[in-house]
Amino acid sequence: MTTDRTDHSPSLDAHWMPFTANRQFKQAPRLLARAEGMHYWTPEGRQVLDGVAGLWCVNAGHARPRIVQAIAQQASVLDYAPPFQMGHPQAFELAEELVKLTPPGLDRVFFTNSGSESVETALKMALAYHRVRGEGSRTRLIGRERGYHGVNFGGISVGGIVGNRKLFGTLLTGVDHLRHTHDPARNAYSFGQPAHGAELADDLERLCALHDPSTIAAVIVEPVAGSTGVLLPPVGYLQRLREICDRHGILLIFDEVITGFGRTGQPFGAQTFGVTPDLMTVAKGLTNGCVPMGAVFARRSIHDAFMHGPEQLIEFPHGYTYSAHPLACAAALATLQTYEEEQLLTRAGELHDYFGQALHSLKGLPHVVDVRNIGLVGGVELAPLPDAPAKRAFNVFLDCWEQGVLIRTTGDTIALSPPLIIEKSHIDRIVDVLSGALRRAA
Ligand code: PXG
Ligand code: PLP
Repeated sequence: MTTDRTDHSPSLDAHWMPFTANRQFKQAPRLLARAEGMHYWTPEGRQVLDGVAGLWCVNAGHARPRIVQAIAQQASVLDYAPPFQMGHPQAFELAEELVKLTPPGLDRVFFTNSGSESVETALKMALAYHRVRGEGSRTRLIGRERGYHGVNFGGISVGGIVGNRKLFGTLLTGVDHLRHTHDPARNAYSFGQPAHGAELADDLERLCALHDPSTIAAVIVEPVAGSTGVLLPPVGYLQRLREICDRHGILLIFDEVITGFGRTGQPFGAQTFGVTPDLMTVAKGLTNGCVPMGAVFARRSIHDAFMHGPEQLIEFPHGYTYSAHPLACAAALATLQTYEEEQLLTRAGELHDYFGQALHSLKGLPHVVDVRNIGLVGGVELAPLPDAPAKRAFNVFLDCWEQGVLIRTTGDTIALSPPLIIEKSHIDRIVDVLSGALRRAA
């Protein structure tokens, strides 16, 4: 017997939801049924303005016809191709198109299926790179407090968000962390990059002195820390990290899962901030969020270091069943065409001032203690409710949802990251609704 699932809604019990307060959610579910352009619609047909590009990923807006058609077409022509010892043309074409966008030198691409997998891949590449060059003593990985690098074991080990780590044992050994760069006493309400804190990069010198540089393989940071609540790099900070890495032969990894594909005003944060890493992880905006896909960009010399020894041997024993999946490649190629046609990868730079000013107009509203912005990323930090961290911001999120605007909160920071196709009128509406919610917030 079959049940007609259109007649009644499914039970919510079986689906154990990710990063969700499951019991609370299931008492009052928030469901999305359809999306187009800047908007979602609920199953009841209520329109919701998307202030967060889904989850920092739908950079060209929802349901773009070119991308939808490319995925459908690809599924009917080549649904799957094994990625190990085999290939398909779209994977090579996509890699070639992608490296036209990256900083010079970062022109080799390894495909994954998510940001978390990209991070694991980059960390393994860094360790293996030193080892194949005869510097196998370089085994330490350095992350940063408050960093988010996905949820797999390598990523939570170098990551610095306590709640994502504490339940899961001792994690990778040989990992250490730089101090985070959040300094509200000196930098609150900075417009764009904060002026103070370049010297925090010297923390890497301290770790070099402690462990000896010859034991350190790589440092991984987000150019703009997103998940922890939008922390921008102080002016000069990333440059100084780069210098210290160069001085000591340490690889610099930028995790650009959020900052990649136009979020900060250039294709990658590396270009916005003028610092080129050795490895760069991406996901999200790579396919406009339509099909899961991630990638790691490697400096050519890193790739070439592996290309030695007997030619019948696999140089880098790593990869996923779905690396360079044909549907993901088709979605990514159509996404890049859309970005190019509509000049979306630089649009966040054009809207930086307007978006920033709109957000900074929230200064002075109840509970607001800081506003941070760059390109089309914004953070509005609230003072927490006494004894109930994260609750005040979540209440603001619920209020906005009821008013038809989707925002995101992390701790007591509201994060905004709208699709790059956003118009000024949408920015006004988001800030208007947010401002109403802040005035009502307890
Ligand atoms: N690195 C960074 C810098 C990220 O922002 C990941 C890795 C992991 O990507 P996947 O595709 O495995 O999720 C991310 C993901 C939030 C939020 O609330 C941000 C992410 C994921 C979930 C929530 O800001 N970023
Ligand atoms: N677990 C088992 C038993 C497998 O056979 C595989 C892949 O063949 C994996 C995990 C890894 O899956 P994926 O390649 O999709 O990451």
